Amino acid sequence: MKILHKLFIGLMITFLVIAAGLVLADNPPPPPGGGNIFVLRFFLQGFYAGDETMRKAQWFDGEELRDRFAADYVEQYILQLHTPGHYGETEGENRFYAITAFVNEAGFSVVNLPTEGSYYLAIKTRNHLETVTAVPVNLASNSSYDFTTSAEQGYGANLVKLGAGAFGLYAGDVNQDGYIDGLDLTPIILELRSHTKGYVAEDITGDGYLDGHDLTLVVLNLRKGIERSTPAYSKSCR
Ligand SMILES: [Ca+2]
Ligand SMILES: [Ca+2]
Repeated sequence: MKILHKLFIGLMITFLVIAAGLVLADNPPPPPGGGNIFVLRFFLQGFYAGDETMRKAQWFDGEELRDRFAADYVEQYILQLHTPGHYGETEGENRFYAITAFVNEAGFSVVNLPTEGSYYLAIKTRNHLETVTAVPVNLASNSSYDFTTSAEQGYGANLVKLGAGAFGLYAGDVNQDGYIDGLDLTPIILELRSHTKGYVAEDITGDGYLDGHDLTLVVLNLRKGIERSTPAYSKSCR
């Protein structure tokens, strides 16, 4: 009985370790601490409505078109914090952190970040290109970062000009592989033919419908050969 009991405990520990490992790899933890009420500003090309404002993402409640998010929130996104020299690392003390956040019509997003540490801040959305701060942000001395003022605010100057003094994240990376190409166009065409509507990744403009406007934006960026620009991904990244 004792041997069976030990075997059971051993199996349970193994299972828990594997489970914890899976959680770590698939869902990065939030950053430790907090208290730095940090303000990010960025625009999404697909949602941009001019005059430094964005349209709100839509969805269908039955047949009724409604705002997808409450208040003045435009879209939900993932903010990642990567330690310099360890970009994309998924294990160990330099693994990256991630939190879910919201951006509003004027491009502002308020998040609770640690009060110390230096990180590259990366923005990941449903259908725009992964975009990273030009340099690591020192959280001990900074409480804001603005991606909208020039292309150079993004790593590799990888932001699209949307108007005078307004820059934003490139639209159209539907499959989130870091490239805007034919693989992003195909799902939009397929969903368009199926008359899909609502809050789906293929809706690049966020208006709840799939049409030529969504295709046009992807084609535009595809012709320019747009791809993500990030610090080199860590070798431990899976
Ligand atoms: Ca892609
Ligand atoms: Ca659309």
